[in-house]
Amino acid sequence: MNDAAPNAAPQTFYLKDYKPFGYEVESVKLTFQLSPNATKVHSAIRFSPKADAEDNRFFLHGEQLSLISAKIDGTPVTARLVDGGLECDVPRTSFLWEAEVEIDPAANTALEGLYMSKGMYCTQCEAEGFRKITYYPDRPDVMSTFTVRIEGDEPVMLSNGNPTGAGEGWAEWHDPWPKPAYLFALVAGDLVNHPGSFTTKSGKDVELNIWVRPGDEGKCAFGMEALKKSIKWDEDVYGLEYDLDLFNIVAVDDFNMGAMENKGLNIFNSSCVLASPETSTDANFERIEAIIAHEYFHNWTGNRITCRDWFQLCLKEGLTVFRDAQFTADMRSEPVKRIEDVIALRARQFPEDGGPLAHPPRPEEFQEINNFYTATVYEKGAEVIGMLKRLVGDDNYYKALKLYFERHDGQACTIEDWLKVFEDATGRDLSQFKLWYSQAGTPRVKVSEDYADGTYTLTFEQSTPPTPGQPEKAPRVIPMAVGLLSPNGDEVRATEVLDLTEAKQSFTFEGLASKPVPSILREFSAPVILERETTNSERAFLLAHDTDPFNRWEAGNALAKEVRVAMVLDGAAPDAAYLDALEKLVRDDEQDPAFRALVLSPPSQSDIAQTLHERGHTPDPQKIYDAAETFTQTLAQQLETSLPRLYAATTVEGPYVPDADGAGKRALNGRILSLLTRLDGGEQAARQYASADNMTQQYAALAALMKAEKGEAQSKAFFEQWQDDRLVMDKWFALQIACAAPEATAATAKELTQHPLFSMKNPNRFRAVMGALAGNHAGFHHASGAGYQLLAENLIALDSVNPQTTARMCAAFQTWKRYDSERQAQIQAELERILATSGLSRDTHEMVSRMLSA
Ligand code: 0A1
Ligand code: ZN
Repeated sequence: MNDAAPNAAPQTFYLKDYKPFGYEVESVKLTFQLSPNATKVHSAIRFSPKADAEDNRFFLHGEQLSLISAKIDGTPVTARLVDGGLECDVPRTSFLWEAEVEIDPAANTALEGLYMSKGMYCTQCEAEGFRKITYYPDRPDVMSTFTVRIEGDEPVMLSNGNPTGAGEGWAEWHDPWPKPAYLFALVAGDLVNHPGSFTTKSGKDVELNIWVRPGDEGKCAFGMEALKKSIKWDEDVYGLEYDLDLFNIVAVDDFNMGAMENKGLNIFNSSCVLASPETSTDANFERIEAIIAHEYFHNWTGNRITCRDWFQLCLKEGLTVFRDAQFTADMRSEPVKRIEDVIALRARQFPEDGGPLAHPPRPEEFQEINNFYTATVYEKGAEVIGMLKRLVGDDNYYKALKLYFERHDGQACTIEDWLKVFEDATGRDLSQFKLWYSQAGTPRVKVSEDYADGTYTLTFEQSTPPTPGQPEKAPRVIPMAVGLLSPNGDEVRATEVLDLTEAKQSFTFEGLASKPVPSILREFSAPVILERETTNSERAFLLAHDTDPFNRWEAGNALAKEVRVAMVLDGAAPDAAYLDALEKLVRDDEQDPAFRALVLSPPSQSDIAQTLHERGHTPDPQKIYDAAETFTQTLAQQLETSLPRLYAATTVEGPYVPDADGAGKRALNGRILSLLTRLDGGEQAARQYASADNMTQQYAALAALMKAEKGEAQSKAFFEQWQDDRLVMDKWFALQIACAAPEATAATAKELTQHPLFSMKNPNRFRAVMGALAGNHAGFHHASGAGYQLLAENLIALDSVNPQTTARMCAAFQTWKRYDSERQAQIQAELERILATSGLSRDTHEMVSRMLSA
């Protein structure tokens, strides 16, 4: 064992230090002899020194491995075990390296490398997990073909690529596509498959499988359809075809993230692939469809073209998130998807970008790369691609992508390669645009306007607050999509993209008969914070008239925030004009139900806290909670007479179909039910709970009842009904904490950690409880500090079991500087307590130190 003990000052890696590996890897052959506590891995790797190598040190990464033997060209050699791996003297010509190591998958609770989940062997190698399987140059720019032999008595034994042979107790696989080690995968266990097939555009038949544990066969059909739709969409929209004879997906219960794009063998967190109407909500179905698409799309954006180093992570992740968003927009509703994405961006990425964990989409340093699978790399990375597409136009975008695939197929690339393709395809200079990749922080864009003699002028001023390590920022290219409406509601200028490139810049519109109402940042054309003096009546006007559906929702959302902020700051009553506007919209059956549901969904309490903070106020979580309660109660009363009719009109009859139409109606119906439950003592919700034949309606009824503290019987019944279904049980755990009153939240969560079904070893269950605690804004931030304390205690306990999930969940504290000095002191004490834990992982150490140094 030569595990580097993570101590006070872990090593920092820098982008500027990049050096290629001094050896080509021509082929890799691995043999696994599976055994839960003593798996033997034999590797036979052909290396050849590069003639032009800057550095010919022969260093192979390796962690938590017991080295049994090493040979070069058949002769035993002595390798020097060093920090994080081994070194060896090697010939200056091509040679065969062989090593035998022993590993302990059953003891691997970190879920990285080869581990066991419910008796099944599985792997997770991204980003640096392969080094826990054998000694190897574990870096994405080292690519090779892999041949794998698995020996064991598991009924199903899978690896990447195509099967090449199998017999009693063994199976062999070969992946003809050179790949980095992070895309390696192995799965072995008692599995059953849900089969499918797809014929590609060039006529190749591909066998598809979703592999699950016996008992889950009935939850695969939706995922299989989503997979077929994804393959077809990538052919139709990007011209990209699948490149193996087989595509396998495996569902695993214990998994740190959503899913993983291993070549030809995607491994999924079971929560991101298993679905049935009885156990999954509409939101689950949409998410599953998107994640299956995401992982499939990685086959080209990630696998065929991969990253040179982990600093370039957004090269594959930003692009693949962008592609999966396009897919969801095409399969479902474009405006609804855009609105959902912006809500998520503001909830997760904006706080990151405005706090101690801020980093650019392409970071320049890290201690633990697993800490950089962030909303900034993924979601902002995707926003950057959306801006690029807007700047160059659709045709140029697809022209550039075609060039990207032609030029870089089979390579490990950088952001520079990516931008060069766009420059070559369009002739445009993208040096200023590149700042989006290197500068952290969310730009603020201040808008002012002027109208005289038929000429309307919009002036934009951009600035970005300092972020860790980046005190000063240069102006960026910001595509501002703008349309103009006349005071009677007609659109007088269709959407036009104004390219803002300077710190301050004006744009004029001629020939306007009267002062127009501007609709700015349509479709949310750039990830910025808009600052503009405007009135609630103008917001209400845009909510009623804007032709851009995103901005129509945005106007309603801004209005909702203003009303809530006024309630919190001045103790104002809910604005009557806003309530009227909402009522009108909800009752307007001509409007898309999904849109109405979104407008009726209040801004989150955390979002209000963020808004108050941005405006220089210290948010009081309890006051924000009280304002939310008062508002919802007042809205329910205002709608009282129409609620029963609206409830009936939006109830979806007939068999459940998880499509966008039905989901939109059910979302609206759920919102109405929650309002109704505030007035009818829960009668309607209890009826819905009793009669629901699908999880969306059952869960909506249970949530409404629990929020109203009328759901005790139903919560019990729900537990009885679903206690054997771990994915439904995750919902049950989370819902109790989400619905708890602020003063009861921590106690509720604490009690649930004592429940026999709670487990530290299952990330989904841990997240269900601790994620719900952190997500209950007023409960987590309750003045007692009990929420902070409980989370810190559990993170400390989890760290030695699963550092990755611990470190990710530490981010719940990232907004700590928003709050008052008492809360800050409480959080600081908890962060210091975590940091003082002996043997703390490198992952958690990095996250907590970054937060404390803010
Ligand atoms: N590449 C995967 C995400 C992923 C990253 C790391 C993991 O383990 C540490 C697992 C999955 C994706 O983007 O879907
Ligand atoms: Zn991804």
